[in-house]
Amino acid sequence: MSATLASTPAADGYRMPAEFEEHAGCWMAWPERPDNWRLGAKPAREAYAVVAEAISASEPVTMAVSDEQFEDCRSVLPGAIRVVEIATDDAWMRDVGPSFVTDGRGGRRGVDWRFNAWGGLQGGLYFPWDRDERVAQKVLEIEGAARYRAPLVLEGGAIHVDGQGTVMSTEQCLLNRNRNPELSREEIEQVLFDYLGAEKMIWLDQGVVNDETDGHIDNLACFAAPGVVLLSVPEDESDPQHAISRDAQDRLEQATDARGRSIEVITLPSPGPLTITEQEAEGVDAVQGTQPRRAGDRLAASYVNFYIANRSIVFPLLDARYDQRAAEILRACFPGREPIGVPAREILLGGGNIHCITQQVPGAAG
Ligand code: KQY
Repeated sequence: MSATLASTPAADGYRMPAEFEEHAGCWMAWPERPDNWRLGAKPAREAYAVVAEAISASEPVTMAVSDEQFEDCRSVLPGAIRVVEIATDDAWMRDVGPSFVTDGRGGRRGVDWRFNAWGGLQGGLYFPWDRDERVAQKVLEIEGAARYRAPLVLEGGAIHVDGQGTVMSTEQCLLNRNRNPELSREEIEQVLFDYLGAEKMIWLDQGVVNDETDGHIDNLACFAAPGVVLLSVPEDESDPQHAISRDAQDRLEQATDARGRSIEVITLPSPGPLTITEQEAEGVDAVQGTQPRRAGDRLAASYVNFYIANRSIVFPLLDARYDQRAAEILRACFPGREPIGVPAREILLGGGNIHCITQQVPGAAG
């Protein structure tokens, strides 16, 4: 049995490593719900399978799946991908899985955040979410990693760390009244520092336009290396995303990280704007209380929503006008890692992208 600890990672000498540090593996969860994924989630499953296969060329992948879908999932995925039965409410391992922390001496533990489906009864995306709430604990049981239960509603996609003491997030998400209304900005920062082993916060304002997560950082910006941040910026200055991204760039360029470094900002073009088609909207089962999928609604598309695997960058192909440029920028930012583009519109239609559906397990030596 994996223990639940009463202390904090920082007090025990643990920190969350950056995603670009060595991984021992990656977790994902199989998409199923027909009120979020069109055509009974079949096209989404194909996209998830391609992502899993691309990552598994670099590191072991585990797919969590319900009993109902176990045989289908097992038959679709290559044998090298481990498939385990875990009940979920949807398929966003970044947000419902644990954030792993390490002590640099072979110890690996996990932080289990409180989860309320991106806003609970004030704008959350579905009800109930109790199966999602238990996913992190189950993953930690299977990994044999001790668990810290953090006193904070937080999804993994709401934070990025540089592994050297810096945390980055958006005010739109973390200070939203639908997450932790009883906590001040300073109290939220302190919980993050205690549970991520960090000491410096960089706050951006808003995330990507129409992002149903209330502006997750993992769709807008990420650390490519210590002191280097990749940021999604549309070319079109009249796009409302342009001002949001430029504000983020200003804040980053005025900030210093936990080690006192200035931040170099590298921009990635934004795809689109992309919108939901009639046919795509019709394929989703409309259910009251679940996020509607309406034709014409803008999708929160971004190339920043990629996964850093040990030997590759698995990134979303979203817009033929920009896919190649995104690949070139990623290649230049991550020497030694091959950019692998995966057709990702079906994942985007569910409200997120490749980073949102994956969760790295850091190497224990980190
Ligand atoms: O941005 C993410 N980390 C997850 C997106 C979840 C969307 C749920 N429909």
